[in-house]
Amino acid sequence: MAGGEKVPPFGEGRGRLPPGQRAVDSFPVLDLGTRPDVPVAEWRLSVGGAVEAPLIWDWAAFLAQPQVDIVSDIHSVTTWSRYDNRWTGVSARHLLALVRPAAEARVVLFKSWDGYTTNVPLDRFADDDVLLAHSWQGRPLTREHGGPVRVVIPKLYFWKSAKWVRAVTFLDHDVPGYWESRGYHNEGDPWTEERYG
Ligand SMILES: Nc1nc2c(c(=O)[nH]1)N[C@H]1C(S)=C(S)[C@@H](COP(=O)(O)O)O[C@H]1N2
Ligand SMILES: [Mo]
Repeated sequence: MAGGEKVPPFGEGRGRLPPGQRAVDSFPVLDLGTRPDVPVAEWRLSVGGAVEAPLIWDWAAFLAQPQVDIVSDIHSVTTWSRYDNRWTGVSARHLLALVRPAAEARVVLFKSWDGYTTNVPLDRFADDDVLLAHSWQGRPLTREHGGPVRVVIPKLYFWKSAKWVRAVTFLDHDVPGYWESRGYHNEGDPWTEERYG
């Protein structure tokens, strides 16, 4: 491939559909049921913890960051996968360059406006297909899918992609999130079926 370019998430000689999944055309809605209504005028994102330069973005500051478009597949632990989702927003790489995680940072914990939390290893968040998305397929993310802003981590099951995100906290130790405390796998890799336990 030209320039050694990667084609996430279906490179590395494997098929596109992870084991135990089926591809769907719909976009199911799954959450705890609260679906917070966060007007962009009140929206804030706090990024802190074990970082050199914590920050808080309001809506204008968020949109003033460099914007990326990333097409990726969704894999839900409930066995549906949805191909070719075009997400627009701010890349995790850009955020990391701004806040500069401390040497001891190992884990990223996301906190959402509905009280949901989920945790990922820092190196998973640092992947080049991860972003904080405000749009899906070229349109503002609907409230039911996590608007104004959700996290998208395509290489992990979709429960790791926090909707309505309000805080990104870097930690030197692991903290299980909402589903990780209730029997879901801590890592959530669809390719090795890290579903439960
Ligand atoms: N804030 C928040 N984020 C969340 C959830 C939630 O309940 N609250 N559910 C997770 C789960 S279990 C899944 S499968 C996906 C579903 O995202 P969707 O509704 O856009 O398909 O969101 C994840 N992110
Ligand atoms: Mo889920």
